[in-house]
Formats: sequence, structure tokens, C-alpha cells
Amino acid sequence: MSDLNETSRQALTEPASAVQGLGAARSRGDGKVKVTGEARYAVEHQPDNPLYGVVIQSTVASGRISRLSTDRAQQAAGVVAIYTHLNPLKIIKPTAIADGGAAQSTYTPIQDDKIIHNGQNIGLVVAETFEQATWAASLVEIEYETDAALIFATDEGVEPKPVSKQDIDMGDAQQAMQQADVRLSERYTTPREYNMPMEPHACVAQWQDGRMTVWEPSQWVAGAQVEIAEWMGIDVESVRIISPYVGGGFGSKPVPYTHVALASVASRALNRPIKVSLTRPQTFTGLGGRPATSQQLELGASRDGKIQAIIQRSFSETSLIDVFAENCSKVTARMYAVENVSAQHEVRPINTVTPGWMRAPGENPSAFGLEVAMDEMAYALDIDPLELRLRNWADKDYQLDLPWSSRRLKEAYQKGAEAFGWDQRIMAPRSMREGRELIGWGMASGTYPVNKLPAEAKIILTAGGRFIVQCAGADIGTGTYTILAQTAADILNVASTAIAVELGDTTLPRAGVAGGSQLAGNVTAAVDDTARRMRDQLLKLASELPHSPLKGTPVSALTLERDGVQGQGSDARLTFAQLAALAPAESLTVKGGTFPEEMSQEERDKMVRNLNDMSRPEKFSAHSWSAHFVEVRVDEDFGTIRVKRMVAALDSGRLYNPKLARSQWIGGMIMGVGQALMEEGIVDPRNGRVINNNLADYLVPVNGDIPEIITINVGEPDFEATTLGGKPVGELGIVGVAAAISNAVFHATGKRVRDLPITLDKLI
Ligand code: MCN
Ligand code: MOS
Repeated sequence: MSDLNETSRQALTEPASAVQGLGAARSRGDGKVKVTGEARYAVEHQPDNPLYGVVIQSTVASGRISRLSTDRAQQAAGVVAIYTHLNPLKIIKPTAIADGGAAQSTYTPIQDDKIIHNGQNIGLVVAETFEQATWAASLVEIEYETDAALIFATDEGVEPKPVSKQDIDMGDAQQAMQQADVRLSERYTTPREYNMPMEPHACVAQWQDGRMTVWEPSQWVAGAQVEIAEWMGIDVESVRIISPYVGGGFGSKPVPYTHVALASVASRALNRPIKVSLTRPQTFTGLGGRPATSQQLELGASRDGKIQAIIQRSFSETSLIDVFAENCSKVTARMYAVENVSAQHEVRPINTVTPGWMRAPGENPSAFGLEVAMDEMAYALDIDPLELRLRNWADKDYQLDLPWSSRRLKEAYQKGAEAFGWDQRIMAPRSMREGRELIGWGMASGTYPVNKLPAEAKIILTAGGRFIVQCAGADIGTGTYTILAQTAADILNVASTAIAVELGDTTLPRAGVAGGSQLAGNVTAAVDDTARRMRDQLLKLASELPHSPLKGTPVSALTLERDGVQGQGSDARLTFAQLAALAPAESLTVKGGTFPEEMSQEERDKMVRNLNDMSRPEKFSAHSWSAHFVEVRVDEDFGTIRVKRMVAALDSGRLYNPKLARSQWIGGMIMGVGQALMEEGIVDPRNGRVINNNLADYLVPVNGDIPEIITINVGEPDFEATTLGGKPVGELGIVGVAAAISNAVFHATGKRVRDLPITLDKLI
């Protein structure tokens, strides 16, 4: 615990109450099975008599397959089938997320000879063993007829598409800009970035008796179910997704990608279970990461530091077949009190796989641009960067013209600055040093919005008197297992460590995506409701069951205590185990949730199976907030950058579990260090290949890159935001970090780097 400051340490060492309900800083319930290797990840499921599928990917970016021969591969030992466009299995085009479906990409592999990006999935070799399939795949001969490809969003011939729905047009930005005393206009860019969870994308597909079961790591089992059903042309109800453990997703596992389509149709054709695992290099193009973004950002301010206008023109790359917008204006008009804002974003289709979500899609590059630009404006005006932010304090959401549900960002600025020692900062760049090391202090703000969707849960009291909480939601390393036990524990008044939680299966009660940092809020509300219903049921049973020692006692005189029902002011009690023995089994299963009572089953299915029904609170603008303070050390001779200290003060409303929230925050911050200093998918301009498509060359931070991280919780319960008062945690931590680091590097060196990552060559 050496990396904890006093505040965090106190939270973690507080004497735990017996119940350890919401707010208790307990460790993860799934921690032990994960660290002991007992937890089975999707591809570790071992079906009887499995086959192994290896995906073939294209090696050119554009054109068609002119010759493909499987002759040699067919002869190889153990080969069962080779599926390509010459021997295709039908895969039906799925509905895109934007159109109410669950497909990140609508590409359907092996249906034709067309190549639209390098590393495109174009075949599946199926054999008795993984090694045999891998060898046989290497024997498939492929030749291409290539066309000129669009490799970068800035290439000639790229035809931009506006995504005008998200454009911002407030006040008169052009005129206000003209009248501003000080103007600056710069371009901020972020490269392709890849989620790179430890568990790669790998599934087991099993067709049996007309039904499909897929063990697939999933942030959203209901979405996976829909997409697989669509690909296969079967009823959604005949697909089951099983995903109890996910080895990280970071936005890369909301839905299955085309290797899962190949696995599913192959399993049906061969009537045997199939394991398909993308290699790490294949994950760089078998699915998309964060697309490269670019934003021209113009800020106009008065001499005394009031931002009067923002004009932003941004774009992000997408594939030739799908529109995925990494919208750079998500925080542009929200962070400060600015009346005049014009922002337009467009996508630029190129020969790449359809990009996808990656921790805080949109908010992340948006905050990078805005928060570096604010630092630049602070220097242009010679005002302390923190002071400039306070002078532009937004007392409401200017974009929506709504009051904030809660915004403890001033507290975050203050507490963060205090813990960091910001008042010791000397404004001028290159003014702080220790030996050869230039010291830089930078800060930035971050935010993430509250999203909502109803969910359901089921609670079962077992014959042994234990509670099981069930919900289809995912735990992708976040803590869902733990916080749901804590939620139920509060109401049932039993130790949360004694409550079992089952997640990640389409046969469980409905829940939406572990994405948009909303699952915790959605499913704690559902479990809270269900636990209340269970409590009422248990009290009623105790009071009514013929052989209950509490029979006849009014429910109002009963409480749940010490693993049983207790009569107030009497010794009469009934343990949960005794109650379970007396009660009819079906009375011990209780369902609840947050769907409107009258909503039909079909309507509920529809809601959790698409992403368009997610909502935001209506009367308030609800967001999490953060203030980041960073110290970097830059070697004057070599330009190497080390992050020396990180302090963040964050407002995520009520914390369901402070230990897990901190773990999420620092996870996001560490990812932010990677984004700031290391991460970049390097694309070969000749052929669109991602050159550094492995974890040796695609750099992410390791322990040695990360300093002490201090997190300060400034949140308070916000019941306008969510039922139980919590706000987003999962994605908040990363937003603003790259800007704070870039600002710190400027302070150290006097060099402004607007193009991520900040590598040493950019400091020369
Ligand atoms: N939490 C809390 N108090 C709150 C809100 C959340 O204590 N008020 C804690 C809980 O432990 C909860 C966790 O934070 O389980 C995340 O909650 P939430 O912010 O609602 O996010 P989701 O449950 O929707 O998880 C998804 C989110 C996203 S979108 C990405 S991307 C991301 C992230 O979580 N990917 C992750 N965190 C990740 N953490 C891990 N280990 N692996 C990933 O892939
Ligand atoms: Mo998170 S990028 O919304 O899965």
C-alpha cells in the first residue's frame, strides 16, 4: 500500500463492518479465483471433441484476391475444412450499432474476394489441433490484385463525411472570435491506439441441436447474442453467450468481431465445437482500436481571461464500410462557461478495419485538445493555468442549458492543487530543474457523462440459507461481482462476502453493456430493488409460514439480522436456512429491477439489445469530474520523459467501493500515461499494415514507468444522477491525463507537443 496517500490509506484501512455493504473498501470477490488461475476465461472452456480454427488475414490494403489455393493446406495433417470466399459459409450482414443493432463492423468475411483493409479476416482453417490449423493456414496460397489504397485520413482522394448530429452551434462563434483580444488556433492530433487487454480475442463456438452456445469474452452479452444470431440467420433466443470472466476489454469487447462469425458458422457446418483465437498481431486488424483524430481548435479570450469563443473542426478516420466517429467535441462546450461555440466533426473513410471504442471514446481526444489549448491560452494571457480555469467556471451546462446534478470540480481543483503543492509552481517554462533534469508541472481537467439503462436481477435464497445474486451484466475487471454483493448485503443485512454473484450469461436477468461507464449505476439499482423485494418476501414468509416460530408476528415487527429473521424485542427468530426449509422453493426466488413495471418482455429485450435506448438524466446535466496534476522530469540532453508524480482529485459521486473505484481511476490514469508518452499504432504508408502489431513494439506502461499516484475522492452522493448516487468511474480516470502530461512537458521544456504520443524526437 506504499503508493497510497493518507486519504486513500484511511479509506482502505477503516475497520470493516460485518456487512461490508456499499461504501466499504473491500477487496474483489472474484480476486482469488483470478489470481489462482481457477477462473475460466472464454477460450479455456474445454468442450468435448473440439476443433481449432485459425484465421487467415489479408496482406494488402485494397483490391481483390486474384488467386487462392488451398491444395497444399488441404493435404496437411489434421485439416478438417478450409473456408474462404471460394468455399464460403453463409454469413449474413449484421445491423450496425448506429442502426439499432449490435455490430461494430458490418463486414461479412469470406462472402467475396474484395479486400478493404490490410489484416482483413479472409479465411478460416479448421483442424483437429491448434498447431495443425496454424501450420495448414501457412500453406494457403493467396495472390492479390491491388488497388491504390487510402492509408491515412489526410490522403488525397479521401471523401469526408459529416456527422452533423453531434455538431455544436451556440451563440455566434465567428463574430465573438473576431472580437476577442487574444486568439490562438492550433491542431491537436492523436494516433491510432489499441485497447490490448491481457486476454486476447478468443472464443469457443458450439452448435448443438439447433442451438448456438458461444463462450466469448464480452462487455455486453445481450449484444453478442443479437449479432451472432444475425450472422447465422437464426432466432436470437437460440443463441446463448457465456462470459463469466473477461480479462480486460477497455472498450474492445462490447461485441464479437468477425472471427466469431467464422467460428459460429463453421461449428454449425461441422457440427462440432470450435475454438478460434486471434493471435496478438491479428487483434490489431481483426477489430479496430481508437481511430486517429485531428482537431483544429481556435480559442478566443478577453485580456482578463474570459474565453469568449471556441471554434473547432475535427475529424477521425473510419473504415470504407462503416461510420465510427471518435467525436472530438464531446467536452468542448461543456467544461467552461463559453457562450459561443461552433464545432463540427467529420469521419474520413480509409482502408482500415472499422475502429471501435477505447476508454472514453470522444471525451478522451476532446479533452486532450481543449485542455492543452487552455494551457496555451493561460501562457498567452500570463495567467496561472488553474486560475484561468476558475475564471471560466461553468455554473451550469452551457451546451444543454441545464443545471449540473453535481459538479465538485472546484473542490477537485482545490484539493488536488493542495496535495500537489501547485502554489509552489513557477509559471515560466524551464524555470524548475534538478541537475540535468528539467522539472515540469502541468494540470488538466477531465469529465465523463452519466449514461443510464434499466436492468434486472434475481436473488435466490438457497436451501443452505445463502443468497445468490444473478444478473447478465459483465465484470471485465471492474468489480461488478463485488459491488452487487455489497448492494444486496446492505438490504439483506448479511455479510457481502457471503453472497454469491453470478454474471455474464444471456440466461441471467437482463442488463446492458459494461460500457459508457454506466453498468455499476444500472445494476446496483436493479439489485437494490431486487434485494428489497427479497427482504419483504422473507419477512412475509416468516410471518405467514405455518410452522414458523414467528407466525402471526406482523411484518412491521420483524427485521433481518444475523443471517435470519428476527422478531423485535423477542428471542423468536428463524435463520435463513430454517426459513428455506419451511418455505416452498419457488417462493425463495425473487426478481426485480428498474424497468417500468408494465413494460413487456419484448420491449425489455429490445432495450438491452441495442445501444440507442441508453438515456441521460433529463432535468440535470450529470457528469463525473476530475482535476489532474502531474510532475514530469525531462532529461535535458536526451529528451527522455519520466512521469514523477501524479495527483488526481475526482468526483464520481458516491463510491460504491472506494478501493475498487481507486483501482479504476489509477487504471485509467496509467492508460493515460501510455497514451501521452508511448502508444501509437504505426501504419506502413506503403500497404496499411500496422507495423508494431505486438506487445513488444506497441508500448504500454510497465510498473517502472509509473510513479506514486495519489487519488483524492471529492465526490458526494448524487441521486439526480443515479438511483444509488454513484457517477461514472471506469473511463473517468483517463480523460485529461495526456493533456496534463503535455502541459507538464511544456512547462519543463518550453516545447509544446500537440501530437501524441510525446516521444523524445518531438522534443528536439
Ligand atoms: N465504482 C464505484 N463507484 C461508482 C462507480 C463505479 O466504486 N460510483 C466502481 C465499481 O467497482 C465498478 C467500477 O467502478 O464495478 C466500474 O464502474 P462504471 O464506471 O459504472 O463502469 P462499468 O461497470 O460500465 O465498466 C466499464 C468501464 C469502461 S466503459 C471501460 S472502457 C473500462 C472500465 O470500465 N474497461 C476496463 N474499466 C476497466 N477496468 C478493467 N479492469 N478492465 C477493463 O477492460
Ligand atoms: Mo468503454 S470504451 O465505454 O467500453
